[in-house]
Order: sequence, then structure tokens, then C-alpha cells
Amino acid sequence: METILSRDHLAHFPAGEIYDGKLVRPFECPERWDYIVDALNSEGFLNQSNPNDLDKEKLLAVHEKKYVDFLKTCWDQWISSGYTGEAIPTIFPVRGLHQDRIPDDIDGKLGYYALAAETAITAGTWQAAQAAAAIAQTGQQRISNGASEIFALCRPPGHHASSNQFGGYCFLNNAAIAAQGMLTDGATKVAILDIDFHHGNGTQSIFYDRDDVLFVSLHGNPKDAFPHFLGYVDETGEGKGEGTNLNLPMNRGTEFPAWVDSLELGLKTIRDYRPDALVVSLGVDTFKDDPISFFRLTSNNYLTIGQLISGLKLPTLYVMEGGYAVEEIGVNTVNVLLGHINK
Ligand code: OKP
Ligand code: ZN
Repeated sequence: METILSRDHLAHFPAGEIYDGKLVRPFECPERWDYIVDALNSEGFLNQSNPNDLDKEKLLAVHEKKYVDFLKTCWDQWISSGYTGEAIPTIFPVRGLHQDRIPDDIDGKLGYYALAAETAITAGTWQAAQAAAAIAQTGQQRISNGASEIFALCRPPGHHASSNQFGGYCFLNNAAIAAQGMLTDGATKVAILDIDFHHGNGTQSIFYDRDDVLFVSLHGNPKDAFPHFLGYVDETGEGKGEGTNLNLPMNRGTEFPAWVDSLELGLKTIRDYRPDALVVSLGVDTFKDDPISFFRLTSNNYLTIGQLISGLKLPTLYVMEGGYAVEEIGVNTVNVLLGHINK
């Protein structure tokens, strides 16, 4: 299996995340990438390539131009406003406030385009986000050209980013860009399976009213888990998209037998949908020792997950999302890929 990766992820390394009433070192940190590459190397996944340049037109098929322009210019405007720290949103267009007036001031703009407050924008954020999107897109191009499985080692992750919002460590929705690219490049139907611990609210919202993308997500029950305000079972799609969104939330302490029951249901739904290709939003924050999540999967379980997904016999693009038990992230991620190719 070929991996697409880039060192440009290093440009995004914020010093602070709001957590526990403090600015802490972000859980989503650059060395996550190193642990994954080390594990790829030691398991013989030596076919590693850099991405092609991002196709801007395809980016704009998923994200609003104004939002992309905001991401591009945010840091410069932050600095020219006289700030010296990292750009963190502090006010949001919540209930009772205008939803549709975009402020000029950077504090207003940040809040307008933000989903949450933990995610800082820094000098290199746009460069890294663009590189991650290019990685997913290059993986997509390989699949569209006939590859059967590709690993897109994206960092920062993407599944919380909607067409016009960042947050949850995400800026551009790498998996959505890949899925949309597959459609543009000839697929009729694509399925996205999101197995990150957190609900992929951004991906869901991007495709919610469409019937050419099936979105299936296994995640911590939003009553108890980030992103808190989306990811319930009754969200089944709307309009033409009714019936093409499946949320499988699970409660605190969920272990593999129950988790895999949800996976089997998700896989059956994907099979019945008969897509031309599959995008997997691959997060390994379902691991028992993940510091911000509450499922109990073990390292061996990830081998089984890869095996089960490969049973779909679909061209499959794995897109890296979360995983914050940093020392185990490599083994857990590469176990999915090993499971997939060993069948
Ligand atoms: C990004 B991805 C938990 C705080 C959660 C944000 C988590 C973003 C996860 N107490 N903070 O889906 O892995
Ligand atoms: Zn996650």
C-alpha cells in the first residue's frame, strides 16, 4: 500500500490549546506524524510519496471561497491587528446573535468561522492545512486512476471542518475533498466510513443533502463527547440525501465487541449502497489509553478493523484523522493498514 505524506505538516505546531481552563500543549501535535512514519517503516510500508499540488477548483467544490480566503489571510490580519499570540476564537454567533453578518475585525471573523475554541491558527497553519488536503487529493487521484488502496497521512486532520468552519484541530476537510474528487473524476457513488472516536460533523454537514455520498460514522455519543452538537442517530440526511447518513454513537467505556457490532452494521449499510469507492476517516483515538476519548479498543483490534474493511472489496482511501495516545498511534494506525492488506 502506498502512503502519501508531506513534511509540510510541521508548519502547524500551535503552542496552546484551551483545555482544563488552561492553555496546554495541543493534543494534536507534530510528533504524531513521526510515530506513524516510524511504524510504516518498521512494517515495510516503504512506498511513500509526496503529494501533487492542491487543485484549487476541487478545493472550492467542498469549501466556500470566503472561508478559504479567511484561512489564507487570518494570520496576517491577526498580526496586523497588533496581536502577538496565537489566533484563538473567543466569541461566536450563538443563539440570538446575527448568523449571517461577517465582521471585518479579526476577532469577529475568527468566531464567525469557528466551531470551537480549542484550535489555534498560527503562521504556518494554512501551509500545513493545504498540504494535508493535497495529500488526500493525491490519494484520491491514485484511487481514481485504479489503485486499490492508499494511505493519506494527513495532518492536521479534517473531519470536523465544514464548508465554512474550522475547529476540533481541523481546517480543511481532507476526507470530503477526496470523496468529492472521486465523484468529479468518474465515480457515481462514494461511501465515507468515519471510525475516528469523534463524530465527523464537518463531513456529515458537507454531504447531508446529497445522495451520491453515503456517510457512516461510529463515535462517542455526542451527549458526552465532542463535538457535542451533532452526531445523533436521528440525523439520517435531508432532501435527496435522506437515508444516506448513518450515525452510530456509543457510550462511555465501549469495548471492541460492541464497537465491532456497530462497524458490521456500518459495513452492511455501505455494501447495500453499492458505492464505487470508499474513503475511511481513520482515527485511532478509540484506543483504550487515548487521553481525550472514552472507548476501550486495544492495539490488536485495529488489525481486525482493517480486515473487516477490506472485506468490502472496494477501492479504499484511508485518510488520517485523530489519535492522541501518541506513543501508540503508529502501531494502531499501521495495524489497520496491515489488517487491510493481509485480508
Ligand atoms: C479531533 B479529532 C475533550 C476535549 C475535546 C477537541 C477534540 C478534537 C478531536 N474533553 N477537544 O476528531 O480527533
Ligand atoms: Zn477524534
